[in-house]
Amino acid sequence: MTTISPEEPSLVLIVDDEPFIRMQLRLSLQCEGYRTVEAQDGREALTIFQQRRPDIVLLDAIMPDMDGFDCCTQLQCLDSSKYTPILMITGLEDQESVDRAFEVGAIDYVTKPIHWPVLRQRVKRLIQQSQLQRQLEAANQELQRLVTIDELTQVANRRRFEEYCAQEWQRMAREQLPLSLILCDVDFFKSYNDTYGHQAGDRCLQAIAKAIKNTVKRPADLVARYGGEEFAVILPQTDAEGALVLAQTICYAVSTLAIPHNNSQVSSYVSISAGIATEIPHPNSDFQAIIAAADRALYQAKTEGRDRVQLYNKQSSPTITVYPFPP
Ligand code: GH3
Ligand code: MG
Repeated sequence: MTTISPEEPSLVLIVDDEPFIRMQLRLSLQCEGYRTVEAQDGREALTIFQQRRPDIVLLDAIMPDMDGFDCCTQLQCLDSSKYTPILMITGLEDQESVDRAFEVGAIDYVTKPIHWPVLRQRVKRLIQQSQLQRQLEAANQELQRLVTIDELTQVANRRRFEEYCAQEWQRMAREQLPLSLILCDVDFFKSYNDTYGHQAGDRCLQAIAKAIKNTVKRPADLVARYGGEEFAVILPQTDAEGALVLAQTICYAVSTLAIPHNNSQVSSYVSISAGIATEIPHPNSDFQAIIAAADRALYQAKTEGRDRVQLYNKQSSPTITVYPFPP
């Protein structure tokens, strides 16, 4: 879009094979304060559209070579044309052209000879409408971001975690591939808050979230804040071995933050414990199973002494393999 800033006038692409009509349109629109750019046929219009991203297109229906209808059809295929209104200029009383104009995606039409006050009002209204649509789309995207992101740490929130875990569980069940889940919990975080204050606690959680996020590299992996001081990492197509290496790397990354914690009973710095579960999901099974397994491994990591990673081993359940940290 070329007119986000209010200072910059909207850009109108005028497409007509008759130079005289183009001139009339140009002068009329420039009088209204618009910027204009011109094309003399459909093909040129497509090129200029992509180069200049106009706010509206005035498109003559009848032109040699590629006419307005074909051009309109092709414009609809461009991603960048999503909110750009196309106003077709058709012959007077030409019912068929009017019908075709709407069929190929024009938002409205004016007839020749052009009734200038009508044209001015339509152009103004259509540009306002498309700007409102864009603002609405941006607001919706922001809303979508807000309902899926944890405000404090800027990683995915619990809601997004549940949604993504369910989705990837289904996908791995279809493809019969392993899904791994790491649950991380900060050690002695209550006493961290008690010692350094709640705001320092918040900053600590932010730093830990960032460290986890920086460690997790694949696009399909998801880092989420699962609860107060608990983080979850969903790893599609990852076996236990891979998840174990990653969990150890996460613990190491947190330890290298070197956030002092004088009242931790396991380290002089803030540490985390992690539980890992890996499953090739059965079709129609419930994804909550992997959360329960990872939670169990995490509990075991805590009771075994904290500052460590534990892997839930389904085959030899309830045995849990212990991997002390650092790797
Ligand atoms: P453990 O090693 O067994 O995990 O002990 P812990 O003290 O970390 O666990 P506990 O569940 O007793 O305490 C968790 C603390 O985390 C208590 C709670 O106030 C704090 N907490 C949860 N969410 C937040 C938050 O958003 N900000 C801050 N600053 N603290 C939080
Ligand atoms: Mg804790």
